Amino acid sequence: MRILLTGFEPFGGSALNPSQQVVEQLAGKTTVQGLVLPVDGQQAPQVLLRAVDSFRPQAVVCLGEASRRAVISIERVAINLLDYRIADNTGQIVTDLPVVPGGPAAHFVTLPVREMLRAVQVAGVPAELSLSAGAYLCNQVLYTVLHHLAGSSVLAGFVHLPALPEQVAAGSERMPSMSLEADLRAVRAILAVIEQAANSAI
Ligand code: PCA
Repeated sequence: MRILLTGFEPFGGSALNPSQQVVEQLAGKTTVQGLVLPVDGQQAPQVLLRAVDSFRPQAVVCLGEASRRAVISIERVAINLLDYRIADNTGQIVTDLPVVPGGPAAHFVTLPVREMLRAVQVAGVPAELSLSAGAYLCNQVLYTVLHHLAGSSVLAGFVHLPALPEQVAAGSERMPSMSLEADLRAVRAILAVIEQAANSAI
């Protein structure tokens, strides 16, 4: 089973991104290929699709940070809308444009989200299913990969991670946080579910 696991570099003034740290810890182990995407609306979709086409994974699990969320958020849907709340790392703000001109309004995640939720909770980490990945880079790469893989047997989805305690400690805002250790437990549980789903589909 080949799984492509992606995260993002830090953005929005933070020095860290939990998704990058998780990818760096889990990549290269067994069959997980890791990739850290730039927070660049032009580059990120292209870098991701190039990796999908060259690595040819059976599943794509994208991770990102959602700093105001208190629990692991397993996304269910990507929408065909770019409406950046803040600039990306190149200074671009995109407003009211489609991710893919002429594409459907939305794509559903194809990973087994309900089983993933249960596995994360059984691993002792708080989690929820989410109906919006936002309208920034995370939704953009999710829509891009689901659109690219539509009709294929390759599963894809997205998981948002809360901020790390260090990020909240370094900032002035009171925000929820989750430890890297809990993130790792959650993502390991998710990868195990996907591997099982793929094995039982054979
Ligand atoms: N989170 C952002 C983009 C990069 C990241 O880690 C998002 O939720 O769109």
